[in-house]
Amino acid sequence: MNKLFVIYQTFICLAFLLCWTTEAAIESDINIIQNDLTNVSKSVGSNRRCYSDLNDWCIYKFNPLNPIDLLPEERGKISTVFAIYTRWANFKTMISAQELARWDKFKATRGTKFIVHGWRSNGDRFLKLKNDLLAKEDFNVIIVDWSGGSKVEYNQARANIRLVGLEIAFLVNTLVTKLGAKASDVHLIGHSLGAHAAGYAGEKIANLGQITGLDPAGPFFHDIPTNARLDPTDAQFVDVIHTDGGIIGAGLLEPLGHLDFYPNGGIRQPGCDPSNWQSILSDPNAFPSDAIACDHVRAVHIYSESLLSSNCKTIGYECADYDSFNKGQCTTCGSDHKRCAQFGLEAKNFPASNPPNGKFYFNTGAIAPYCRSHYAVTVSLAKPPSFFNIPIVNGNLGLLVGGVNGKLEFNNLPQGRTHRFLFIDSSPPVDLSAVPKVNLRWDCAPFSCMPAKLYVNQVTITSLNSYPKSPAKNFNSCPLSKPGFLPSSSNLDLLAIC
Ligand SMILES: [Ca+2]
Ligand SMILES: [Ca+2]
Repeated sequence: MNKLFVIYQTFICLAFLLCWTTEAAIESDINIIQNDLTNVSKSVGSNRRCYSDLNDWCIYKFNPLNPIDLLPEERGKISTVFAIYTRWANFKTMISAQELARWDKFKATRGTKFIVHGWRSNGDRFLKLKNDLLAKEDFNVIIVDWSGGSKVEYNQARANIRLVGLEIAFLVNTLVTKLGAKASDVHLIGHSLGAHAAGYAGEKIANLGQITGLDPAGPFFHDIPTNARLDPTDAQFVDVIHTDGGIIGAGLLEPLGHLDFYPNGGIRQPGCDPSNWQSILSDPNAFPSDAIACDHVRAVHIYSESLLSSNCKTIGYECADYDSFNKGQCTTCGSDHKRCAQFGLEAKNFPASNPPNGKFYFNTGAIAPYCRSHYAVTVSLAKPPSFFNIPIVNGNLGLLVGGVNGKLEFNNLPQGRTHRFLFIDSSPPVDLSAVPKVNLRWDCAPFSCMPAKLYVNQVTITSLNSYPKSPAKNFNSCPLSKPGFLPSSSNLDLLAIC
């Protein structure tokens, strides 16, 4: 297992080193006031670091016997800087915690969002997310740049985020005590290692409102105690998006928050195959890591998109696993509305008292815009009228709804029952109340369904992209008085008006 980790880590190092060295540093026309950390006294021991100007907080090794359990580097080397942005200040200043506490652009009445980057990354990579947050609402947005401590070997960076977490906690506590901010209005958004940094910060902030983990880093975070990783106790509400989980992923598959979203199953993302890299990089705003770490950074892109106003809302549905979700087995919100949740900032409306560790699934497209309309389709099949007709059918059911084509595949489907499918369409969502009919087409390979016909009673289509209430009207075809039969390769129209 250790060997596997070394091989894996080497691969990830190479991948990230490539993106780091090939990405030109982005010039910033900003006034930088560096933290003066040269006189900060600290006690250094072999198993702990303490910080006199950070509340005398100390960092202890989690497991001193483990050779890769390191302590953070010097504060001056990591040199964390906080850049604050508002709608009313179209410039940024990089400032220390003490200076931020005096900064008059900060308004305690606004919600405050922190963005924390991950390994090999820096704050400038998150300017788009910052812009999208400000477009959504008048927040204080603070980008935490700890790139002085991120562009090092992974295990050192993994240790450095413990200090970054303390620095964030100290700043948030300063905003609360000196500037009248409410900790419950503070929301930490962290990508990769930044998600765990947010978790460490949350341990030191009373009543922290929210942490959002964007594909929290996976290597060496599997199956470890909750004080060493992001978990639901780190804030009043913790939501997590998993896009690159699994053994060889840069993220984690296990649930970490009150609400865990798994776009496309949480392991692989559409459009991320190496064959797609050239088209990804043809976007002038793309970073090389958008291709190499495509699954891992997709969490950031999907989250950013969810902030934009659009008529496509992404709703996650709780399900036992991704296969069951794709088979249409999890398409209801439940009577208490706890089995579905809106993805994005609105996830906060989800009741955190719900037992944590639910897995919520949705699918996306391969390129932006990623949001896709989801529909639950039920096809009610009648019993074949004749003993000679086979009771099990196979094939593809073509669905033409609102001018959009979809295909439902099925195997060994018993006739005489109602079957449920998940139907994914391209955005924007179709207004089902305006759809007068749906057209079904049944295709099956010769001999696989002879001499069967498909006997259809009724079709219903429910939009899954609305929350918290279902749309006023979905599509319900009129039940047929006699089953409409569909020989293979033929069409049947089902009308909404009887
Ligand atoms: Ca924790
Ligand atoms: Ca993956």
